[in-house]
Amino acid sequence: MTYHMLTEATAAGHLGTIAAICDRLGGTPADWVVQEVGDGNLNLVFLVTGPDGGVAVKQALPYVRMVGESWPLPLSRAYYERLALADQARCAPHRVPALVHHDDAMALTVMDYLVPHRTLRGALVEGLRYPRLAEHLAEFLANTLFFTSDLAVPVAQKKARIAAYLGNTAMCRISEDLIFDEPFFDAQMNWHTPGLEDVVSRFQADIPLRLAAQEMKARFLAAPEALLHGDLHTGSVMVTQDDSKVIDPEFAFYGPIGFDVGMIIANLWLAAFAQAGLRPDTPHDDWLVEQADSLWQDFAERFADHWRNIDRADEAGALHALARQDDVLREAAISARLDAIWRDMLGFAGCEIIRRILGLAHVADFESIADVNTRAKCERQALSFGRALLVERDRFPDMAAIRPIIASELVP
Ligand code: SR1
Ligand code: MG
Repeated sequence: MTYHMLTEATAAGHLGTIAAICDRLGGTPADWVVQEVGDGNLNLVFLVTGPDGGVAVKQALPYVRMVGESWPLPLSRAYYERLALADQARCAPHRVPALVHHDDAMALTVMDYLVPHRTLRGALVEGLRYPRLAEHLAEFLANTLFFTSDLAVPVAQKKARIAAYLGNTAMCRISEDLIFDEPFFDAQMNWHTPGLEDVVSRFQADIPLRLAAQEMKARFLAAPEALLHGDLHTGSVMVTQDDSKVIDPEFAFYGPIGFDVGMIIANLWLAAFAQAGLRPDTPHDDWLVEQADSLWQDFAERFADHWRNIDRADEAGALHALARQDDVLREAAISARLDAIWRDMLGFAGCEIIRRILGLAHVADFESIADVNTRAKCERQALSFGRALLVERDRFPDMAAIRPIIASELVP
């Protein structure tokens, strides 16, 4: 089958030739309801339901959807996405949707239809809360990042896995440009809320800030520590009150552990900064900031426990193998490694916060604040926090040091 773009009118006919999908949906393709619901920046997404069930069908387009055909993008991202979904399912089976079918030529990834899940970002904009969110995200992060790292995987196998993702360069390039470079100069596709012009020019002239962003880019480029999701923002998480699933790993590659952790925590912080504009009557609501705290805490505990348990099982990868017989040495190694991840997390989170306000790809959290002056005020506070994370990382040894800074910025 050669690649052709599916539409709401043609999708059922195409999917009706695939046994696994027919079994799942029941009836005949004529009975199926197809809706294109893609609201992301890159792809088509169809929800297809039949008498017995449904599937979510993602199809990569040969270009960036939010920009159009002038920005071509390889279809191979669908291949890396299904590779990552399978690898993540081995590490954290309850935290990712099950793969039903894939077709690399058609750039199609067919997965469980997650009902009654909804996108976390949209839910946070509405002020909804999810009691098990931090726990679920911590499980996803600790499991996928630990069990694909040198702490758990033998050297030759780990190198083969790094190699398996090496071709996802176009997706990495998007992150390299949009997260670490473009927000810090007058790039063509940047845009910002009116009223932030002074911050834009200050940031563009801010040598320590631009250096710190390049330092983070160097980590992103040259630290293949574990299999990353690569785009773990709140739009990549689907939630219900008692379940959370991480979707969309098309940016997957082997990179620094702190990147995934920093992306998702930054997006919780972005949501917290937007609250003051979205709900001016309750601007001091701490729930989102607490979620970021518990997410880090739970992640760190799980990561450390995986390390202790894998040592006991004697199945560990090469890294720190010598510490296996020495509890004191192991605990010191765990603590040093978590400190390094924390430091990376802060820097990556700072870049993410800044790029979501000054770069090309913004977030609905701020865009949903109708009043432009209020939006600019919330974004200004977040930018100042993001800069501090990048440039003054030494000020923040733990979440306790960060909380007062966020609280002081969250002035209505
Ligand atoms: C051109 S793609 C813009 C952004 O959308 C994706 O979700 C990634 O976050 C990317 O940086
Ligand atoms: Mg995505």
